[in-house]
Amino acid sequence: MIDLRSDTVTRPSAGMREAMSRGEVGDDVFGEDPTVKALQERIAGMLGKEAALYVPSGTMGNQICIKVHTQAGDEVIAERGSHVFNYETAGAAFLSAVQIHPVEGQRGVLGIEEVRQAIRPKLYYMPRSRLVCIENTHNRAGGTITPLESFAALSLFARGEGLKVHLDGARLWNACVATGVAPSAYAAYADSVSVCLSKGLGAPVGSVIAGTTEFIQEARHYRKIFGGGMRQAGIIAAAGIYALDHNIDRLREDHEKASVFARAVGGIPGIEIDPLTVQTNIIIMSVARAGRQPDEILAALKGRGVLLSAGNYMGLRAVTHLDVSMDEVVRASEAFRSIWN
Ligand code: TLP
Repeated sequence: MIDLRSDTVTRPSAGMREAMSRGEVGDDVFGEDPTVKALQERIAGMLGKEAALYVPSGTMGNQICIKVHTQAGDEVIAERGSHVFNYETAGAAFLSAVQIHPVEGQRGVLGIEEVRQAIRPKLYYMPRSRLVCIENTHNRAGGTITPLESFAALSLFARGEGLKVHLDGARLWNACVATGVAPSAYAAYADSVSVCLSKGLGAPVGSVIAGTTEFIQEARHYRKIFGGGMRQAGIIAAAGIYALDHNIDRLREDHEKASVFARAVGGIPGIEIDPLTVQTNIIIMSVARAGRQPDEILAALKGRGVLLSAGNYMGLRAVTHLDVSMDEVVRASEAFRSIWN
């Protein structure tokens, strides 16, 4: 099977498994796991933040950050297609008793004007606008990048309005490799950042959140409440360190594969891909004019040995990653075309 459902399907390589087997461990709930500490320090450094905290998933990372930034009854502004709004099972409402205020972006990029209009007047009967979440790259928009200038301008505006800024950087690495911008340059404009090791970087599990020392102290408290306090986690943190050492620069290969796939599949009559969205490793396509339902296409592809996932309404998503070769990506696009032959 050529599995293009997500970059989350990547499996630890032999080298990564070896690094894991050598990972030193301790009890991380007691703050005693040397490998977890090394990973946290490494990522805090890369993001230019005072401290960082290893968490089991990107979802938990985002949810802990929302929890620390907000009070019950607050409002969080996020792009309409964002992960925190669509794919975290209403976690912000469930865990933090806050409401998400969705705002339409341009190919996933939030504009200052739209955010300005979403900020509530300070009236006692209104929710309190507290936080803006920016997703970079933006998954559902097709792995699109918020350019540093737009990110900085939006963040300065939001902070000027008294809001905090959270960066859902599950795929920040992809944005950085594609643009040459350092992760710390983006992170400088965010009060908290969540980055994932388990997507394009190929670790089996794990994300890291970063912020001030005080923020991370609070975050550690909520990580425990949310059930994310792990014990001898060094064994998986070692995979994260290996991923940082070996798998960041190679993300550019995933971006090349995505652009090859998008060009091939975008040429199939009835399949629409906005080429401007193909900036990193995600391809979102509309099949509204393909004459078949998305489910039928997914089933036909599966019969030909290719897995894709459902995207937006009448949409499909393909994600390239380190466990699919360029050759497999080309074969997947040919299988796609063969459905209409
Ligand atoms: N995204 C997954 C699915 O949940 C959609 C995927 O296959 O792409 N932020 C962003 C931008 C994400 O794309 C994801 C995962 C997360 C957060 C959550 O990470 P995990 O899966 O580790 O909880």
